[in-house]
Amino acid sequence: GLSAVCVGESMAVLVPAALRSTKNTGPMEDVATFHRGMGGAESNVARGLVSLGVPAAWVSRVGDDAFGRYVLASVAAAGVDTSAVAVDPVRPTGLYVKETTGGVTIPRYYRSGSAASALGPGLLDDPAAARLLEAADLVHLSGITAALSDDCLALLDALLARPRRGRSVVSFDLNWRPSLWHGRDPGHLRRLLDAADVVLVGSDEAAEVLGTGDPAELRELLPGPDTIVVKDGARAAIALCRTTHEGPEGADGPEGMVSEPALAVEVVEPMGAGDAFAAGFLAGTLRGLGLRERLRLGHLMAAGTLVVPDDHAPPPPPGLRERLLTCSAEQWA
Ligand code: KDG
Repeated sequence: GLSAVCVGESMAVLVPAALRSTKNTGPMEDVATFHRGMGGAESNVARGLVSLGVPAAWVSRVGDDAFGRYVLASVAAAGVDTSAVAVDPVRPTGLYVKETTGGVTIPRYYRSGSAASALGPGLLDDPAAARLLEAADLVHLSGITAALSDDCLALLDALLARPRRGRSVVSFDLNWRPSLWHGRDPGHLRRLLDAADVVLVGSDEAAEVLGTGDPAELRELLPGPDTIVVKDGARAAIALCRTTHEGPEGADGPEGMVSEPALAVEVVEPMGAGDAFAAGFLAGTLRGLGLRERLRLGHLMAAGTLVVPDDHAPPPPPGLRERLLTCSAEQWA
């Protein structure tokens, strides 16, 4: 079947225990009890893909430490191929702490100089990674990696420059994390996005980084990608796609364009929802679903993550999933 490779950093995460019962962690100074979990945009996507039946590998670097072993074991237990994850003998595994107020999270990172920040273009010469990349129908990347180090940025450029085999695609989620960019130039992100085939952005983050969150303006700014998905917070997601001509009746332009409302849920903690959305949309893309179904699968996966304190969640049961993918607009929204 079709397979995916997701490249990027994962970390241990400390989630204030109070987040299990309220939507606020309160001042960190007063938090005495944390639950251990793990996060990492690309491994979240890999988990999501596997949960939807798409074989996926996560390629990265962890430290030779307890958090590294935990992260590796956790991703592997989810069924993700971890055969090309390197263990750094010196640098530590990254960590972050969740600070959540009213459903908005600020991640507090402890990751500079981490094992994953030492990823670089040399990865392409690593036999295990090269074998996975060679076989992949989808390579998934994110803007977080671009912020980690010059070598990580060079790795993204190298991965995006690889010739595509057959119908294989590279997807890129903007994943704007302002606190990681101090002293670094976010101007690189536009080049990276434009070199991808499938781009996922939130309209707010796109407005901050690229100057606009408007789908038509983003399309002009990013002529490269075949598909651009713009997520408008809790409201809707819009997909613009050159190769899938599908859209509202009478609007058959040269490009397919579909907008699909998000599902209304009680948000507990939002981190990981974008990755879950990406996993749904990309699994749908690999399965050759129409744009509307791809967006719906994205929304369904995102909803699962929004209602838990963790960065990843199990997918909705297959029966419900299939019913919701094909239901009428009235039943959906
Ligand atoms: O998208 C969710 C991720 O942001 C989270 O799991 C942690 O990768 C992470 C990061 O760098 O913030």
